[in-house]
Parts: sequence; structure tokens; C-alpha cells
Amino acid sequence: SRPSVGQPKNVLHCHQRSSDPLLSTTMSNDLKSKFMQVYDQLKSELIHDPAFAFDDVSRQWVDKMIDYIVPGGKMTRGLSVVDSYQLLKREELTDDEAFLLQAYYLLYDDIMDGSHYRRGQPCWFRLPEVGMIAVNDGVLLRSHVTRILKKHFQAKAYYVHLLDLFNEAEFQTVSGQMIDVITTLVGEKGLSNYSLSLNRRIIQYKCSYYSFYLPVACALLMIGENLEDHVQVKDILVEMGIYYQVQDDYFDTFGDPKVVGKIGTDIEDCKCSWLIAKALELANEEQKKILNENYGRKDLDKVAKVKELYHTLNLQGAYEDYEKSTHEELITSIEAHPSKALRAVLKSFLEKIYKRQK
Ligand code: GPP
Ligand code: MG
Ligand code: MG
Ligand code: MG
Repeated sequence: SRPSVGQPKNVLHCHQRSSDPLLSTTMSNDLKSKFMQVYDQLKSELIHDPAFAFDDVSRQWVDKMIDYIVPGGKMTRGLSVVDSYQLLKREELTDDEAFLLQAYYLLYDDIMDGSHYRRGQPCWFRLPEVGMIAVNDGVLLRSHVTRILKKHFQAKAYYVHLLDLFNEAEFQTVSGQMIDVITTLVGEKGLSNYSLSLNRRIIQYKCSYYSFYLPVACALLMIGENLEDHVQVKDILVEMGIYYQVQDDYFDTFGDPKVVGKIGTDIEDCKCSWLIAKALELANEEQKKILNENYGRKDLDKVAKVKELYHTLNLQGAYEDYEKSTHEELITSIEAHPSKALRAVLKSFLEKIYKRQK
């Protein structure tokens, strides 16, 4: 694992994993508990797989691992599938799967980013008994996504499109993650190529497709739609996903770890985040020099200098302006969509993330 700086011990202990303001204000308890029932069923299918039969140790490992990393978050992506399906079809949806994908992305992302906390608890790979076994756990979760799809959707006419959709979303995500990580190799030598357009390209790929397009596209397939007829929806969801990840970049420095459940590493990791890209746009030559000398170093004092400059440049103000104008632009493009049901889906997602605090 990569060394990291400034990680106060047990800083998140007062964080309540089970209470989730976003979820409780936007999802009915009924939907949430149904969703957790589906989770329990899917989990039971996995732990009772013949691969783990006659072996309590492996069964207990999988049991603990998926409880640790799968359900603790906001469950936004998984619930988005159910939500869109219900808004589009007004029927009950019983089978759902998308949140395993998120769990395994985050598991790998924390290893690559050298993170310490996720969802108010130490990252899975940080547990002494886990370490690099987490790499295999990630592959296990990923391969199990395909098995869930097979078990529950094999008989459906859209099955092959669903598989293709997951695979495409995954290709976009890992490509974005690759650019996110390898960009830092260039950035460590100097920040001259860091820009808002480079940040946009990274976050579009690493976040938008799987977080926003995938859940809605699943619901569209389930109601029998052809995804090629929904390019406009895709474009809007990709924009929304970019906005979501800009918020994530902002929380990395300005979020409250007790609320967001994780401690940022973007400055020391030399990430081409929205904040550094915006800072470079606003900075004068002298301030750019300070950024070049202090950004991307695993040194507490240097990280503090970067944060101080972020405050001087009033990045909070720039972020508020960005949020407001992005919200307006998204509303305009949503209003232009001809389908009332899809306008409702898109608006409900936008309002769930607008001005989110975690
Ligand atoms: C989030 O970036 C990016 C992902 C979750 C995609 C990961 C993809 C993989 C193929 C591993 P981030 O590092 O800013 O997220 P966080 O702030 O939650 O660590
Ligand atoms: Mg990352
Ligand atoms: Mg990360
Ligand atoms: Mg982040």
C-alpha cells in the first residue's frame, strides 16, 4: 500500500453508518427494506454457492466481506435502477443487482488511491487480516455480478443487451480510472497539463457511465426499450455524472469526513481533480508556483499549503457558482426531453444530488 499522510486515527467513529440522510429523505422505508431483502437473498445465494460448501472458513469470509463493503453506502446506484423502473413502469421490481459493481470499484479504488476510510470504517484492504486478499475479493465480486445477471435475467429477451451494457459501462469506468491514475505520473513532474477539460474527461469515464447511465439504462432495457433510441437521456445522465464527481472532488478537501465517511487523498495523490484544475485557472503566476511546489507530495505541511491556497482562491465560491449553473443547464436539457416519464426520472435524480453534502 502507498503511504499516506495526515490520517487521524478513529476520526470517523461517531459516524453512524446506518443513518443516511440522503436515503431517508428520498427513499421510502418500504423501498429500502425491500431492497435490503433483495440484498439478503443475493448474499445468501452467493454464500451457499457450492464453491464454499463444506468450508465454513470461506463461507464466513465471503459473508463478512460482502457485508463490510457492499451495503454501507448510500445505495444510490442500486436504488436508481428500482426508482427509474418504477417511475417508468409503475410496477414492482423484485430483482436487482447493480450495487455489487460499485462495491468492487470502491474496493480497488481505495487500494489504488492509498485511502484509509470508506463509509465511516477502515477500507477493507486496510484490515490486517485482509491486505492484498482484497484483490481477489474484488475479482470475486465482479465475476459474481455476471452470475447474478445470468441467474435472474437469463430468460429475458433483453439479457444479452444487459450483459453488453454492464461490460461497456465497465470498460468506460476502468479506462477512466486508468487515465485518473496515470495522469498523476505526468502531474508529479509539473501541473502544466492539468485543466478542467482533462478533469472532465477523467470523471466522465470513471464515474458517469456506471453511476448514472447504467442504472437508468438497465430500467430502460427492462421495460423493453432500445437503448439506441435514448441517446438524449444518455447525454443528460453523463452530464449529471460529471456533476456528481465534481461534487466528490470538492468533498475530498472541503467535505466533513464525519459526513462523507472518507478522508480525502487527492492532493497528496496528485489527482487531476476539479479543485486543482479550477485553482490553476484562477491562480496568478506566483500562486501557480506554490501549487507546483506543494501539490502531489506526501507531506502534511505541503498538503496544508495547497488547502490554504484553495481558500485564498475562494474555491468554495467557485464551486457554488458551478453547482448553480450546472443545475440550471441540466434542468434546461431535461425540460427539452419529449417524454414526461423520463423527465420525471431525470429530475428526481438531479434533485437527489443537487447540493448534496455526502
Ligand atoms: C471514484 O474516484 C472513481 C471510481 C469509484 C471508479 C473506480 C474504478 C475502478 C475500476 C477501480 P475517487 O477516487 O474520487 O472516489 P473516492 O473519493 O470515493 O475515493
Ligand atoms: Mg480514485
Ligand atoms: Mg478514491
Ligand atoms: Mg474522490
